[in-house]
Amino acid sequence: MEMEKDYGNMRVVITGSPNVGKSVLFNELTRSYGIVSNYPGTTVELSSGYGIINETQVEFLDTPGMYSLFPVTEEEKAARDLLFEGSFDLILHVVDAKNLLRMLPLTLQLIEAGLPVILILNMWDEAEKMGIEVDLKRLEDRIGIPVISTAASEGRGINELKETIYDFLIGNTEEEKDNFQNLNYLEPLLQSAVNDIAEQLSHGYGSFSNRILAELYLCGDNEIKKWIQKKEGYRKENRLQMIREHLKKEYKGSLDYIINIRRKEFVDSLLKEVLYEEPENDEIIDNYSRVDRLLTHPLFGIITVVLVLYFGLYRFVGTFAAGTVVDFLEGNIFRDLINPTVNELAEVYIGYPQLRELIAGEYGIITLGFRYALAIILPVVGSFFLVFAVLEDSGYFPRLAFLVDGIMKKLGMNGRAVIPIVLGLGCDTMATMTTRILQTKRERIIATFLLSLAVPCSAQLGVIMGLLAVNRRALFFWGITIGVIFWTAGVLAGKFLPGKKPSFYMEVPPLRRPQFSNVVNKTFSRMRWYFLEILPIFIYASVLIWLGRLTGVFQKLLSLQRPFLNLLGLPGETSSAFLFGFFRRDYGAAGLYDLVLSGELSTHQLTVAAVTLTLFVPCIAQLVVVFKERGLVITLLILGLIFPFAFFTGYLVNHLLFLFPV
Ligand SMILES: Nc1nc2c(ncn2[C@@H]2O[C@H](COP(=O)(O)OP(=O)(O)OP(=O)(O)O)[C@@H](O)[C@H]2O)c(=O)[nH]1
Ligand SMILES: [Mg+2]
Repeated sequence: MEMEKDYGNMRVVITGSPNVGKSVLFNELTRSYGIVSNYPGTTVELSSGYGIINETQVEFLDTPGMYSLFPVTEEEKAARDLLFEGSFDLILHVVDAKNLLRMLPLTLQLIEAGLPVILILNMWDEAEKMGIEVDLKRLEDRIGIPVISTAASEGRGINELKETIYDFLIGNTEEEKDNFQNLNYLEPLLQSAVNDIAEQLSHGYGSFSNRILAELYLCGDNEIKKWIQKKEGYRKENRLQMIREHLKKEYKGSLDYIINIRRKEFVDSLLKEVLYEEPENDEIIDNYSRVDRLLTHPLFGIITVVLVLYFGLYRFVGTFAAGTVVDFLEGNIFRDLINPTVNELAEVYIGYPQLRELIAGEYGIITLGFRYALAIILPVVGSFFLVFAVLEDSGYFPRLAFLVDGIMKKLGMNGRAVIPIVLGLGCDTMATMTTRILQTKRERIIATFLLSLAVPCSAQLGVIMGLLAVNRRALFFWGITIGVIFWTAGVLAGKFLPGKKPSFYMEVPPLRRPQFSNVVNKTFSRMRWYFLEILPIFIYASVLIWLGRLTGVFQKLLSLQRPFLNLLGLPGETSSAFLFGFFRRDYGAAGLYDLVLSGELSTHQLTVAAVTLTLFVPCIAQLVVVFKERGLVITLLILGLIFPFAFFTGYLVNHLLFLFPV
């Protein structure tokens, strides 16, 4: 083993705008894997990983994207707080080399804040293709910090970056403290106000310089204002407030706006010195933009969606994975091979019948828990994640978001919401976490609600599609019902939930060829996450059911449920499927599978059960995440709405089906 020195917990924060390749860099620099996708807002949580640089162990933090030090969204606020706390030794500011004009303003802010920064011009490969050249040396001189170019997804420039990081951390880089002093871009009137305020602030505001605090204060940053009030007292803050008011009058409007303009102008002049852009050479870009127009075209775009859904979801996940693969694993492997063997072995080696039932038999950990997890869930969820990863990597989602923005607005959300909703078709739990890419609390609540109510996850979807596939009318009926409910619930939520109406802004990254390694890594990492979450739950569930049966509680619950189910015209046997549904939604659906195999359910009943179960309470894992993300009140509200709603719909469907038999 290599010697690994520990330079006393060196810590490096990776920051920058969304979708610039921060997570790819993080993966290159550490031994961890952070999710990489071609749309802004992939990383929603801070993640930490360790890497070795010159035999030194260094901790890296991957952060959600942020556009500016003046935060708008919760994630940006969190990202800024992290920088403010200052418990790190270095910041890597990652930018897209193709969009320096938009991205360098944040670099300036970081420098002004007096933070230790290295600037990374990533996506160098794409910039090169567009004929963009940057004089790195000159840029370094002008802004006074190290500048590195990388193409992280190709691994280019990583070694040089590592060396630069190392030099920086052990202090080989020339000391250029306060190098922001000569970065002056505000006119005297503004600059002297900034200086004035900065001087009046006492020291010790986290890691930010007084200069950036003064600037943010002028821009109207309320959080900074509160800090100043707390630290300097209201009287002093009042005096500062007067400086601000005076300036506002002078500029007739928003200081935030004017300061941003000045910063942009400065970056513009800077780029005139260091950037060379070859005019017009965009063969590849032209090609892509033709595809682009197709994807966002009102008619062809919809046709594409239908094709993607048909081939990706129905044929690949539905027919192939949930059909062929599940049949093989379920039937040939478990039913014919593993289960009989386990049952026999249990018979021989486990003396106590009660204990035998824990492992084997109808509800055993292996015969039921493992069978569901490995033979039904694994192929379905895995194949879904694979398709989703390909779509994510290509940059299809931002286009889809544009296409369906109008539809989503009717549901009180904006186009972005299409990402968590589609992901919900894979795993509602993961999708609930992903609702963070929505900007307002209101949208997050609506999305969470719809995910819990009317978006079946792939495991459930796979089983239900497999079950109903024998009868197209039943499948059609199920689909229409769930669709209508999704729509109605969304429209109602959008109407009645108070709060600001959403606006839509999402940068559209270029289309890229999906990277094989990333698609595989991502699918694998999601599967691992899924199984670390799910397998234990299956096992707990098996144990709980075993305990429940042993003590008779299980039978009690089943018989309590029965009258409700009878109201829906369902036989008592479905009760256990619904009880399983508490543990996982797909678990419940899989329970129906058994009943159909043994011929205990008619198609009519199956359709009712499938609809009810789809709407029925979210699985335990999802419930936990809903609670963590939205809090107790919202969780209870959601549950309180869903439960009666699911049964009522089941009741209606049962009667409707008498009119339109399947
Ligand atoms: N061509 C090219 N693509 C890159 C490069 N680095 C990253 N990408 C792609 O850019 C997209 C975004 O990468 P991520 O690492 O997810 O970006 P991020 O900054 O973490 O994004 P958020 O988590 O959304 O803030 C992915 O499609 C990557 O494959 C690069 O150097 N060259
Ligand atoms: Mg990321």
